[in-house]
Amino acid sequence: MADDLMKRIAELVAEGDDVESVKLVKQAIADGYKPMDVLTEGAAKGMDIIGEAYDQGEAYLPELVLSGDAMTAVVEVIFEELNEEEKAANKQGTVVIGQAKGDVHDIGKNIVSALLAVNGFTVVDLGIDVEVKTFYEKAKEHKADIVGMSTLLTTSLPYMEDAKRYFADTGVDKNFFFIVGGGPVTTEFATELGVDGWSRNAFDCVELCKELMANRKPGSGETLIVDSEAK
Ligand code: B12
Repeated sequence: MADDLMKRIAELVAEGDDVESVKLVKQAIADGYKPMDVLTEGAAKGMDIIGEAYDQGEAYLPELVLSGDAMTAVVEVIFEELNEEEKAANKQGTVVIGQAKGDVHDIGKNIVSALLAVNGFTVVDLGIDVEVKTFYEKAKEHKADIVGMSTLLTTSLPYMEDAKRYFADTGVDKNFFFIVGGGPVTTEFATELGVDGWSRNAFDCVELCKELMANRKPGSGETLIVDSEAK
């Protein structure tokens, strides 16, 4: 059954079995599943399973590492499978993206980067544990239209505040849109900070970036929220 296959992929990712999860993901795609559905309905759910187990004290850091590695392997396969049509979208603008200082989680950011890239954005991915000043320098160097900062750690949220202030103090906040996202980054946090945008997930982020580029001005203080899960 379709749901069983997605459930099994989620379990394998949660168990950190990269070999079997990649095998099953390839099989699902060969059977006609859309690669992005396999990602969201299968593999990404595995991250929730292991995250919850970790929360409950039923899983520990080594298990998190293995699941993270399995998810990374699966994400790679899924993005290789996206068809040429999806990859050949028109050029939309340049996004400089990175994980906030102190944070080494990169699976979500990598999905956002990959999805923006297949939707026609030029993506400059700065990686993990990125200093605020590096966002600033790279944004200038690449003439970014959008700067995206991601974090999954509550302890790294202050770096988003630092960045917002730094961009405003140096005046570059009028040169590019500043968007934020990741687990602990709530809409309230984003709105109070007055960043240009926030989105729930990678799909929403594509919409967010397109809408900003089409209809907004950077540094207005108004936060555009794109949340496909909002009721
Ligand atoms: C895998 C994982 C790890 C792996 C990461 C591997 C890797 N390469 O990324 C490893 C083992 C390294 C790890 C380490 C740690 N982890 Co960890 N980890 C996770 C886990 C299970 C999954 C994260 C994930 O990949 N989710 C799946 C992706 C697809 O979702 P996402 O990142 O949220 O991204 C989506 C959206 O948020 C959005 N988005 C993301 N970025 C952006 C950016 C922009 C601009 C926009 C618009 C949108 C957007 O789009 C994405 C795609 O749809 C989570 C639990 C969970 N369920 O989230 C804990 C979790 C994030 N980890 C946690 C913790 C505490 C840690 C450690 C501190 C543990 C420790 N004691 O050492 C360390 C931190 C190390 C560090 N300095 O960063 C906590 C964080 C709590 C908090 N709020 O602060 C969590 C929530 C677990 C828990 N329940 O306690 N972890």
